[in-house]
Amino acid sequence: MKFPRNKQYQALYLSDVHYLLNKKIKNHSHKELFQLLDHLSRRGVRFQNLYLVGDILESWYFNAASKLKKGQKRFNRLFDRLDVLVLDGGRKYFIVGNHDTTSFTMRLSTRIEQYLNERGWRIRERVQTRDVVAVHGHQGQYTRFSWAYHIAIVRLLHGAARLFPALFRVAEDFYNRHLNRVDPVTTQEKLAYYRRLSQVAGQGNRVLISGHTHDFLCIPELQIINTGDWVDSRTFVIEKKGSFVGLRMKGRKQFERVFRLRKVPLED
Ligand SMILES: [Mn+2]
Repeated sequence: MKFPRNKQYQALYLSDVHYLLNKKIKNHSHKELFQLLDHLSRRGVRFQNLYLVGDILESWYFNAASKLKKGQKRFNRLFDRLDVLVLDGGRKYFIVGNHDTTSFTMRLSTRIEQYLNERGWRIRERVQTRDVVAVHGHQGQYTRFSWAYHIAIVRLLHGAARLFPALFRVAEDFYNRHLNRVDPVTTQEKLAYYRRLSQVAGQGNRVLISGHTHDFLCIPELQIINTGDWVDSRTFVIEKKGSFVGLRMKGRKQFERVFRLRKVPLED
């Protein structure tokens, strides 16, 4: 599909960018993300609202705030591009994901919070509008202990990877297979996961939009959408007047529509 010139959409949903990761250590497609955002910008595509649905920054593998302290340039490269895409009077939501912070209470570090506030981002753990509820999706997966334990493990892996980048893929694969047993895999696990998330998020009769599991999907029966992720699958969701559309970036200026969820008129 092609984006029509000067088209205005209701919203853009994007998650799991894990910005600040180093390409030598892990593929992240950040260059392609810039291509997408630049492409939208050049075509005059604009959004009423932007929703960053969590894990936009990476702060588990290393301290994102200390990178911001060293300089804003790298942060600006991403947020300048996002800021261009929102219409005047539109809203920008930064929904906090587990990787955005090391704080179990989901507070961003003061420095990052300040940076985002100054740029007009509304920092939330959950956003609710008339027809949408958006959360990252890690809610209920961690205890205080497992939270600290996971961060400690990935920091250790990342420390080792700085010395031996090739080691990281093996180590991360091992971590995902044997230690990181929190994300749902089987259909039954997924169903249980989304049922619980729906409860935790207070979905009601709204569409629930989350990210986190890197599982790009739409379950019309449950009115649930997962934005997938940027790092692994380059997916995102666009909200139009009458529907939500799930898209995947296939190449420079090449986009594939993967699903479409029609909006059901809400009973007030
Ligand atoms: Mn996450």
